[in-house]
Formats: sequence, structure tokens, C-alpha cells
Amino acid sequence: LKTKIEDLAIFGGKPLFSEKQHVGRPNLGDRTQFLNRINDMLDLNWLTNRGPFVKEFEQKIADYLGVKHCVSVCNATIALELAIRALELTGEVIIPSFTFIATAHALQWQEITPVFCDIDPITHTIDPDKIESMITPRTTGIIGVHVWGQPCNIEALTTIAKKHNLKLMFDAAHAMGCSYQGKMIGSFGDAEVLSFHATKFLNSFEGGAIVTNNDELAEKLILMENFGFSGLDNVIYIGTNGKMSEVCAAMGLTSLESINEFIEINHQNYQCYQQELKDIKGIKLFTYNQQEQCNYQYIVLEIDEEITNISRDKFVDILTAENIIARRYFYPGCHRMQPYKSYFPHAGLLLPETEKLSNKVMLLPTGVNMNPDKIIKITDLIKFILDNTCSIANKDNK
Ligand code: T4K
Repeated sequence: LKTKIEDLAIFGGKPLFSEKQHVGRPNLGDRTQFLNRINDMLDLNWLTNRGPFVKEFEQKIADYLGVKHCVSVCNATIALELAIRALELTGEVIIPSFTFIATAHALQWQEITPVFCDIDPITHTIDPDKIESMITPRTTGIIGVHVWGQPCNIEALTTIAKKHNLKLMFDAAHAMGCSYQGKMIGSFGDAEVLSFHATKFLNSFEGGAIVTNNDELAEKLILMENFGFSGLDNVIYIGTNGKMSEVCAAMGLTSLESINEFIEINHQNYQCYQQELKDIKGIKLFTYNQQEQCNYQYIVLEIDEEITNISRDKFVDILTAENIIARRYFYPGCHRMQPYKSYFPHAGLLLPETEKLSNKVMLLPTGVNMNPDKIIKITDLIKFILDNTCSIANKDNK
């Protein structure tokens, strides 16, 4: 344990962990099951193009979520692009700026303008009260993002979308295994998009899916992800190559078998962080709604520098030196990244909550590679830092 500030790795001490502790370390399921599937795949000699594992994975995801269709693709960014195109969004689409850049890029990639809306500081999701004033004659849709698996205010968004005849989509990249009013995320709006990236709660190496109850939309998406082919030698629609491969589906199926174990471990980790950080002033752990199902995949802290006397960025630097690779998702907000920063230089004025949150937020490691012993080492370090902010500042100033 650290007893003096010279023990901190940033000042030359030995790092708390000998190996890097990452946010987003993959949750791996049963290795034997996965390898068996790979053998089956090789025996069958069927590697991609809607093979048996892809079909099984889609069916199992649809069943788990209670949604009619799951169209799996190679990643969630492509899933967003396809869903946006299949829903015929054009002109302007309202999204939060507090999201991963992919939500904005999926629109701009097809020359649709993302219009950035502010968030609710408690839920970190798009603030429905701020949407209506952003609607223009060019607006065709809204994309809500269930950040950290915390569902958006779906009810309010649905009402606004209906009232203004807008399409409603959800970027549910973080929300596999989460529910809203008791119903699994996946069947809300016109379509929802899941990510199965390696860093996500449930991974298929790379992967994503569009889930929907709309038969026509699902049919269109299946064409679109496979160049528009309808049977051999017959293209009936514009398409691309968005297909998920068999090896990814094999990983996805294996992950799916361990979903309850992942939730249990994440929940236990979350409770440990909660217990250890509960009385610390100026550090707030994001609270999940206990009435809903949740994957607890994200440990999100807000550092209030006015109370802690140490900035979020300094915290990240100190933790990183100790091999705790804390992350600043989603700093600085899409509106401050290119090309949006150039397109909308004053967007920040309309996004006060996004600006505040993106400067306070810090994510810590969880998942199957973490456990309460490691977490207590991290939280003890946080307490040590907070007890020594003056000495750290003095040493920095020397
Ligand atoms: N919408 C939202 C709201 C999203 O958050 C995302 C993705 C998307 C859409 C798009 O989904 P995909 O197209 O990716 O399916 C990471 C992920 O790459 C990205 O999927 C994720 N969101 C985002 C929040 O995080 P980076 O650029 O921060 O990744 P990187 O390489 O820094 O990895 C994160 C940490 O995970 C590192 O500290 C190392 C660790 N890691 C990573 C990988 C890949 C491992 O330990 N093992 C690994 O295999 O974006």
C-alpha cells in the first residue's frame, strides 16, 4: 500500500498493479465450447455468408430479447449505418453529443447532419425536454443512446417522435441484457442497434446487430448487408458487405451462454465499488435503476474537482501510471471532435450538461477479469489520492 506520495508511480514509485487493468477487457465465456464450435465450423467448411452459427446466434439473441428479428452484422457502426439507411433517414437527425463518435459518424457518413442535443445529467441520456426546439423541417429522426446500458426516457422520446412524425432509433451498443419498464431493450422504436465488440458486455470479437419487430425493415436489412442479393445472381437493392462471420457468431454464441455469470460478476464488482466509494465527497458513482435488469458493464465515476481539489485528468494520469487504465468516455463529446467541431463551432453553448459531464467522467475497470480484491486496491488508492491532493499539487508545481 502507498504511505507517502513518493510511492505513487507517477512520482517514481512501483505501480500498484504489475499488469495493466483495462476498462473493456473482454468477458470471455467457456473456451472449450468456443474451440468445439471452431472445430465444427472447420469440419463444415462454412466460414461466412449466413452460415449455421450466424443463424443460431440471431435466433438466440431475438429469443433472449423477445424481439421478432435480429440481423447480425460485422460491427455496430455498420449496423447503425444500415439501420439509418433502411429507415430512409435524411437531412437532420437529433442525437446526443455524449456518445461514442460512431453514432454521429454513421449519419455524417451518408451526408445526414447529426444535430447534437444535450443530456439529462442524472441518466446521462438524451434530454427529451430539449429535443422539440431542435426539430426543423429537415429533421427526419431521433437516435437515442442507452449510454452505460441505462435506457433513455423511451416513453417521452416515443411521444415526441409520433407527434412530429419522426423515425426513432436507439443506439443500444451498451444495453445488451438491460431492460426498460421490465421489457428487454431491443424492441423499442423502429429499430435498436447492439454492439458485440470485444469490449462490450457480450462479445463476438467484432459484431453488431439491428433488432426490430418490423418485418419489412428486417427483410431490407438482410438484403442490404449482403450487397442486395436476393438468391444467386439477383441483386434487387443497393447493399454493402456488412455480414457477420461464422467465427464471430461462434464467439457470440459462447458469450451468450455465460451471460448470467457475466451479469453476476459485474454486479458484484459494482457493489464493491459502491460500498468502498460511498462516503467519498466529490466522487459520484453512476447509479443504475434497481427495478430494471442491468448488465453493470460500466463503472462510471463523476469527479467534482471543486470538492475533490484534484481534476479528473490528473486522476486519470495518476491511475494510468499505476497500471489502472481509467478512460474518459465520452470526452470531449462528439461536438468537439472533427468534423463536427468545424461544422458547429458554437454547439457547446447549447450543450451545458454534456460539457460538464464530459469533463468530469472517468470509467474504471470491471468485468470477469476484476474481483473485489483488485477493486479494493483501486478504491484505497483513490482514497489515498484524495487525502493527499495538496501534496500532489505541491510536488507537481516544483
Ligand atoms: N455506439 C456506442 C454508444 C458505442 O459505445 C460504440 C462503441 C459504438 C456505437 C460502435 O460499436 P462498434 O462499431 O465498435 O461495434 C472502444 C470500442 O472499440 C468501441 O466498440 C466502444 N464503443 C468504445 C466505447 O470503446 P476505444 O477506441 O476506446 O477502444 P480501445 O482500443 O482503446 O479499447 C478500450 C480498452 O479495452 C483498452 O484500454 C484496451 C481494452 N481492450 C480492448 C480490446 C479491443 C482489451 O483489453 N482487449 C481487447 O481485445 O473504443
